[in-house]
Amino acid sequence: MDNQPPVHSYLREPSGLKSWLLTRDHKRIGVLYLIGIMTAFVIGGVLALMIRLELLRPGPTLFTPDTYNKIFTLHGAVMIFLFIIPSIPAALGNFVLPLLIGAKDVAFPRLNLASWYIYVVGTVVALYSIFAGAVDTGWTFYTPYSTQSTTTVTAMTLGAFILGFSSILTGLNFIVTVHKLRAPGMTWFRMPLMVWALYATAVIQILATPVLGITLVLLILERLFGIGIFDPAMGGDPVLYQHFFWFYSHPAVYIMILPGMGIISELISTFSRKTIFGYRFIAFSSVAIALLGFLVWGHHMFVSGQSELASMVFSALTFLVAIPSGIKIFNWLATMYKGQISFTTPMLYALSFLCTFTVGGLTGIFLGTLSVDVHLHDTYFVVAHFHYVMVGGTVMALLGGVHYWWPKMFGRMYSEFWGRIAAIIIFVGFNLTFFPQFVLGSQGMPRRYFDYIPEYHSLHATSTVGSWVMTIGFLIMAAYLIRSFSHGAIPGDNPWGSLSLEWTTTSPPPTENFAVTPQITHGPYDYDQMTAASTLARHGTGAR
Ligand code: HEM
Ligand SMILES: [Cu+2]
Repeated sequence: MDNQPPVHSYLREPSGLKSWLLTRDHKRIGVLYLIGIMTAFVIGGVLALMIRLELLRPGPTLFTPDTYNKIFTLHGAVMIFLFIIPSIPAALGNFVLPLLIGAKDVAFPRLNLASWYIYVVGTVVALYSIFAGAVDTGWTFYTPYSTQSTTTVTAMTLGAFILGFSSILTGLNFIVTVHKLRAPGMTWFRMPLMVWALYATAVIQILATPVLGITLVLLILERLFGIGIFDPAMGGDPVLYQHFFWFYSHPAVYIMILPGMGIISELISTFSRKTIFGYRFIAFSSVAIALLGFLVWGHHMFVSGQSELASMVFSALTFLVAIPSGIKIFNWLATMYKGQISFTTPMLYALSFLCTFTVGGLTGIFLGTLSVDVHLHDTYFVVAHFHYVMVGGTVMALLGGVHYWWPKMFGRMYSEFWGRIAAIIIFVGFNLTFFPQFVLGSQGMPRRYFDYIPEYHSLHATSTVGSWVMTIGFLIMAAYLIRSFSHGAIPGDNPWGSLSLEWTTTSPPPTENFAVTPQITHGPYDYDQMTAASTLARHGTGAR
């Protein structure tokens, strides 16, 4: 192991604040996004704790019903638009994508920086709407209420509109990068699965996000000028809003989960020291999920008065999404089978993902079942379902990825001991928070309510205590990650003994990523063929 950080590091050269704010380096832009999404996660998390405190016991606890409406709306809007959509693609994706394919940068580095500034502007507008009185419509901004609410809906939707452009431009950048900038020998089927996942995500970002943009503009026009598009009195239709909204927002859930699945493929193969099972199936299932995702939006509208035939078709199509998702889960399990599994912190997050995302995905099938959803719609069952997908899926994968690439990004190791402790606490706290909500929902507890009947008390109280347990886990994580900057061990270039390309350069990499353009002669998961000893011994990470 080296004793000194590498001399040429993107973190140090060039130096100064200005060099960061005007950087075109994808790695620095990734770090800038990481700061943005972490901040958003803290804001959204504090709002979540406020929701849970209010629900600690029946009756008014802390807030008025109006304030409560604003808190859950802001929690949802911040978590979705400011945190989770940009989280993996824009923060981690920006950092790793060019490294994974052996490129010097993304295809359009200036556009990449512009995307970050657009993200900042959108965030500022969204925060302005919070300080100017906040929104109470729910993050979905359903009409007709959103066109009548006197809260700051216009500013918040304008913020989301601006943020959408940031997402579209990132997607565009990634697609061109993957097509044009792969290193010699990096064929499509030698690309790490993270790249396939980012690619499929980018397709959705480009095709779906403009629809949200137009919808939000129509909503703003409706509020400002009463154009009538969503108003039956003027020949409009409020349900049309729901169609537009979910035409984006269902595919958007795949913007949230697909890149997470990409990370999981990397982690499971690396920490099982095995060739990924069914590479092509995993790669194509990402594309299949991205395409199928466009055909199922009507499952959010089973009780909105759409035709029964439409509901049946949407219900059947929804089941199809289970196939590529199941393919991934089985392939990951098959990869681990007889592997040499090491229970590092990133791997613990990958295993958490396997447990909790599977619960989230399977309960999605319950909700996609037309008859069952009529009962479960707008109950806490839905809240539990989407948190199992978004926190149990995306956030677990994000945390796994952050820990996995942390030494590459910052040239420091975090404490593995505390990392594992925090991972376990977060896993326990997560399930304690959200599992009771499945039960609450199936018993009829509606979502977005500030009060409830005493029968629900113990389950709600358990959920609130769970949110505190999770918070402890996150605080421990914040502590050891911050400490790693000053006290962390200096890792070798390849502390995990991984075979993919980003580990062949220094940690942290130089601005141009690789000293010489890499020539790719093997796939990223060829652990079985490559005598692992040669890779591992070279980097001094203990042979198998
Ligand atoms: C980490 C701890 C979290 C806790 C304890 C938590 C808790 C809650 C609670 C209690 C609600 C209110 C449900 C209702 O009354 O309908 C809620 C809503 C919501 N949460 Fe979370 N949440 C957490 C994280 C997240 C994350 C990471 C995301 C997204 C990435 C997220 C997205 C949402 C959304 C979209 C809503 C719906 C808001 C609405 O109904 O308009 N949450 N959350
Ligand atoms: Cu959906």
